[in-house]
Amino acid sequence: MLSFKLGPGMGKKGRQNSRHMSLRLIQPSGTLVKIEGGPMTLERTFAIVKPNAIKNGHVGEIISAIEREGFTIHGLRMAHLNKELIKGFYIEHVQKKFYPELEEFMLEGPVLLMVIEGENVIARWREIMGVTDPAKAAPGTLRRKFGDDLTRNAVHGSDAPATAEREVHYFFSAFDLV
Ligand code: IDP
Ligand code: MG
Repeated sequence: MLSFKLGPGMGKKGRQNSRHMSLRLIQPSGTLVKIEGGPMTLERTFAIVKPNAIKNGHVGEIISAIEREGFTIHGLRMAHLNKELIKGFYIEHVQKKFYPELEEFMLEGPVLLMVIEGENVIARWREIMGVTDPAKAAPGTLRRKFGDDLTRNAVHGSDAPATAEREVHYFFSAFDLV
């Protein structure tokens, strides 16, 4: 793993003022490695616009929500997933009762796969999406606006840094990421 140290003359004071000069180190694999820049935590997360949101024409509004937050898009592709890809992606849910319904839904049509970058983007994207069940999601969230029910909840977002890392590289190669 690459690392970076502040040089002489860039002690505590410099660090406090370094919000405007954050350093981004991206490994050849596309992984975001280390940021120096005070309180900033620049992260990447993995997002999906699910088949119902594509079918209902909400791609533009969802991308607008991403841009409105100041997040940037570093990977973007359409895909019509198959059973194997869905099973591997939702590996933690395969044994659950709801899995067959989830698989059937994700097979219904194309999805939009995205890698999004921003400050604390992993938690913030989940806030913008709202909780899993659209009926319980806060007003104004994407799932509340565009979700149909617990399964057909319009969007996906990684739930933690390790999950984001796995999910980004599950669908994107280093060459696909900018
Ligand atoms: P998350 O997407 O909010 O992280 P997870 O628990 O990881 O929620 O579930 C993955 C996906 O599986 C959900 O987004 C939803 O599409 C579906 N799902 C989750 N729980 C249920 C359920 O109890 N019934 C039906 N579908 C579910
Ligand atoms: Mg999840």
